Amino acid sequence: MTDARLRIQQVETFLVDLPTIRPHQLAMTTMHGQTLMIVRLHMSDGVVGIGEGTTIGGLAYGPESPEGMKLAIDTYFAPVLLQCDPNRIGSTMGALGKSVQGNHFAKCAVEIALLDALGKRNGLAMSEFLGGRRHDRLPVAWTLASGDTARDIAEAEDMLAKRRHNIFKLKIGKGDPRANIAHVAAIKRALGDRASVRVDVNQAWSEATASAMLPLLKDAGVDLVEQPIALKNVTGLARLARESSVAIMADEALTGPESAFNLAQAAAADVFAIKIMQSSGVFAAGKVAAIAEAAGIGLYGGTMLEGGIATVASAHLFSTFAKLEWGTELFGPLLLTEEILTEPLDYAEFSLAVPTKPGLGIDLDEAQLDRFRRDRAKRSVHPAPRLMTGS
Ligand code: MUC
Ligand code: MG
Repeated sequence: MTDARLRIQQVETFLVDLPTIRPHQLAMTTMHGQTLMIVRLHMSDGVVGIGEGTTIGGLAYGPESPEGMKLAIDTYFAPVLLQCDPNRIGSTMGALGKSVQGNHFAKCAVEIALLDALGKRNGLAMSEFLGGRRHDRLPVAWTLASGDTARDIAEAEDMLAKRRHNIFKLKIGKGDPRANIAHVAAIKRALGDRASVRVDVNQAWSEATASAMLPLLKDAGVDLVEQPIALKNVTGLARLARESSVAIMADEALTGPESAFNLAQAAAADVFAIKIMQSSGVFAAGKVAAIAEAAGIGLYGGTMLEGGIATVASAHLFSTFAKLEWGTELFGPLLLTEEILTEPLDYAEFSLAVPTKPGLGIDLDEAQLDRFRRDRAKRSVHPAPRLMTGS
């Protein structure tokens, strides 16, 4: 039974800036670091739910920035959250949906924190109350994106030798498409049948360029081509999916269940990259996956290069999928030089273990957070501590 007195007492948000192990080059930007927007919901029974909202390259990839997520939560989400029953996650998210349009990533961060708290309160791992896990470990791809072919090959060899990854996604779309193809072909030639090689164009090509490049990617030995053209061009993606013998995956075009339905109806993709941030939360991402399953579209567990919190939230959801034909790319924490969890995630044998402890099943390393949070002196807590003490 729901405790009528249970309340969220404080909404705490802060930004954590972490360096990446090397530059990460995408079509639209090159990352040298990653910013996690962390939210902690402090509840009246002493439970603290943790969540994370993370994107790529500030505003270069999508319409939300870490700073914007924090502002939206502090200013517009917090007053709503302080009135809600945090056990009733559906109605809490519904109340937020009425007051706040869009802001998918920020909503996802808050929903993760609510799910973490619910699991901790009831002693259940998140995956168990999302339908029950079907997989204890998930296959994990690695992205080769150093911007240098020889360095990418050396990196892939190292991953194979460590048995950490044998699926590689190559970030292309920057510069001359023919040079992109040569880069991909050289990497696939070096790795041969030891690895699956896929590419992500991040919307950089026109339909005509994509149409010309797809057969070349097929000849190079590529298994999957992700978001080759602009996210809005659904009919173009459908034409490419029809003509291509390499599987086409939708990523940026997937912004929640409605877009998933439209893409499925248009037969615009063979595979969906399921992302909890873009979908606006874990439950919404589950609906995207359900639409894919119903339409016979393959599933791939995507990431926004998230830190440990959102990576684990995604892993809990993906572990409940009956089939995950294309595996996942939940490697975000491995791209960062710094660990923010007290116990690092278990990456081994080309896979990630889904934690088993209650809620997300992870704990934050407070000393590391203190070291890397952007604003250490002035903490964002709603209501302000002064009000909490009644003074
Ligand atoms: C994207 O577009 O898929 C996922 C892996 C990676 O390297 O970039 C992200 C975003
Ligand atoms: Mg992508």
